[in-house]
Amino acid sequence: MKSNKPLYGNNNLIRTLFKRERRLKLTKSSFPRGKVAFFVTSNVHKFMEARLVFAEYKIAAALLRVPVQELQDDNIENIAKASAREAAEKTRLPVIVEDTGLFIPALDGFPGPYSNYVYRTIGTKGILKIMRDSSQRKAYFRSIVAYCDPKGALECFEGKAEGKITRKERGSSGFGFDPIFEPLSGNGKTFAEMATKEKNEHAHRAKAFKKFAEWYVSAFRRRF
Ligand code: ITT
Repeated sequence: MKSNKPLYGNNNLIRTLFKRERRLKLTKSSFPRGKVAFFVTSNVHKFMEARLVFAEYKIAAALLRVPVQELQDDNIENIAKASAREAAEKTRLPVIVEDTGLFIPALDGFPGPYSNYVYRTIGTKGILKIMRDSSQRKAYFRSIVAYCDPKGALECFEGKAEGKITRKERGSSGFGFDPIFEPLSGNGKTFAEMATKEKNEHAHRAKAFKKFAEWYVSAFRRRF
């Protein structure tokens, strides 16, 4: 995470708004809330999934890379809220942060809030190895989208995808644990065997972002 300049989306519009926002020091009426969303993440795959949802609601999306201290907590909602508060303070923009965990009941919810660390260390192969002798393969992804404005007003939205851990990795799309996660509603395919649009029809993140987008549009758009 190096700079807080927007990288994707309607770049010219977003750059102009970004500059204007700083110049006007965020007067309430200066920012087209409900039409533009700043997603703070280091993960381009997450941004691409969110952007497809935003497009359905005609919301222009920008990816911001802002270094934030990730809170260590057993609850991903607390992690997302703390990161969103810090990012909003640093950028002086209304921002969204999204945090996901993969929860495996047979492992007492592991890796849950530690999914990033576990993915970077033992990875998908490590999870398959730990679960080699387990017939209990249920798992779910839980996603929290946290929105925070520069005055500290917070809103959270949740999405969940139920499914199971496969016996082998399957598919090459997506990222993270996608090759070993088969959603219940996905006709036997793993997330990694789906294109982004299809993954979004079943996935935790798209569900949370849809809730956010509905709220964002109805809360702010009619003012412009
Ligand atoms: P941020 O900068 O937005 O925090 P991140 O990659 O750290 O990006 P999360 O903390 O939300 O994202 O997710 C933790 C890990 O869980 C992530 O690194 C992936 O390995 C995995 N993960 C998250 N969402 C996933 C998804 O939709 N499919 C598969 N794996 C996922």
